[in-house]
Amino acid sequence: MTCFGHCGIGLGAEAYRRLLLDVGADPLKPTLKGEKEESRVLKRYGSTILRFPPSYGSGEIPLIPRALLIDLDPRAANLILQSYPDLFALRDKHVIHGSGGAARNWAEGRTRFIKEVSTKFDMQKQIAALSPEPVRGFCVPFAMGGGTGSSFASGFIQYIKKDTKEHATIATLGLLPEFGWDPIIFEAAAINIVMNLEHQIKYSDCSILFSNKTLRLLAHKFEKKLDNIPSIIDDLPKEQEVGWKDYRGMNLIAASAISMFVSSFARETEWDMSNYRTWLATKRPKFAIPWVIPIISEEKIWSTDLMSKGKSNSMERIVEHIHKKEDALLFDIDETDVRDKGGPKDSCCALVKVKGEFDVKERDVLKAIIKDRFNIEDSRMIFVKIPILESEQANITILVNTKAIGPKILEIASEAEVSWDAYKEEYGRWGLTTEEFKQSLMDVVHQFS
Ligand SMILES: Nc1nc2c(ncn2[C@@H]2O[C@H](COP(=O)(O)OP(=O)(O)OP(=O)(O)O)[C@@H](O)[C@H]2O)c(=O)[nH]1
Ligand SMILES: [Mg+2]
Repeated sequence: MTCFGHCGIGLGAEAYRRLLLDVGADPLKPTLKGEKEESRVLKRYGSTILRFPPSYGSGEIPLIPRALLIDLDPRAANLILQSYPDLFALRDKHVIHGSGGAARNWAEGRTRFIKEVSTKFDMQKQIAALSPEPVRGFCVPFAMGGGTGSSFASGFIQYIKKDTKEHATIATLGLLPEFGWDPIIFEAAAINIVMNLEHQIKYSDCSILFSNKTLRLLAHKFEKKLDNIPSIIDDLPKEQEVGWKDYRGMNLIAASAISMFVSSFARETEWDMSNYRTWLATKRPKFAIPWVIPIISEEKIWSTDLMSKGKSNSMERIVEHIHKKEDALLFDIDETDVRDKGGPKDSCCALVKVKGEFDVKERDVLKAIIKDRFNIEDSRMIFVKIPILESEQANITILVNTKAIGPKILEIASEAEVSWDAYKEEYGRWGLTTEEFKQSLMDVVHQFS
């Protein structure tokens, strides 16, 4: 996982915490004891996510995230390192930073990525330190509206696709800002988003979009419940919580979807990460939005509480969540829009982690639920069954590819278009020409029209 900017680092770190909880490890003391436990986890996870350097401690096997935290501003990554020193145990190897933000300017970020990161740090070496064998895929979380995350992620995925030979799969996890709430400059953000989308169209194999508006709404609605669920942010030094606190609940919700996404190929499934490449390759728009059931993942998945209360982790439990409206699309879009404006070729990829049978009967139940919300034909649904550990919670995350997201993005694109004249000098100074911007704008509009 390569995390870019404040938001990317926040989301990525929270998703890692979740991944560890899923395998029963304590994120603050992420070790496994003994061979039996190790083989159990390895069997479920493969070695894709976690690695076990041999000479770490005695008898205990550490779990090390294959996560690189990258930002111009050193603070975010350093904080995560400080609060989870045993998790990010490879220290500096997990972090690349510069010396101060990109002022919400995508063009400045791109130039500085080249000057301060790609030429100063040996990217290949840094990645190799976290992954001794060639990386088969990158998950790339970031905010699309800011400066650093948006531009660095763009530069990075371009670099991986054009300048390396490994054919790694790239999955981008891009977050749209909530205008009028987030500390973001509307016009500049619109331009940043267009440039970033253009790079995702060109270089990402699987683009998943989230929106802060929806995440914030859900975090408010489920505030009480979320307050009781620990987050990576709780373990930050108290005086440094500022700047993160607002995002705590939001990131917890998104992290669960991200960890389901990772589990769909990291655990032993019939689905490889590269399969996502084929899924969206010919689609327009080449983007997916996550639909999560349930919205909130319990912390104590490893206790027997759920089971002793007679609640099973099976498909029935998922249906119960649906009835209680404990499910949500993590993208700002009206449900009726989705039903009415979706296209005949809309499709979805359902990641299914349930205990017990997921056979004809259970599949039919899920198909009916999906049909009820979207106009998706049976033949355009993919089901990926993820192995579930003993007392793990049932979870279904459905990645939906629908034309209905078009209007939302086109609104932002037209804002970018009318704002360009006022920004062209400032962005031009950092090497983004009017020609390049206009070309990107055209591609984005074409993609979402
Ligand atoms: N959900 C969520 N949103 C965040 C988080 N951190 C920042 N954001 C949002 O992301 C957008 C700004 O991106 P940042 O990640 O702060 O910016 P950056 O990538 O560090 O780039 P600079 O502008 O150079 O600092 C705004 O819409 C913020 O509200 C986070 O942890 N979670
Ligand atoms: Mg920043």
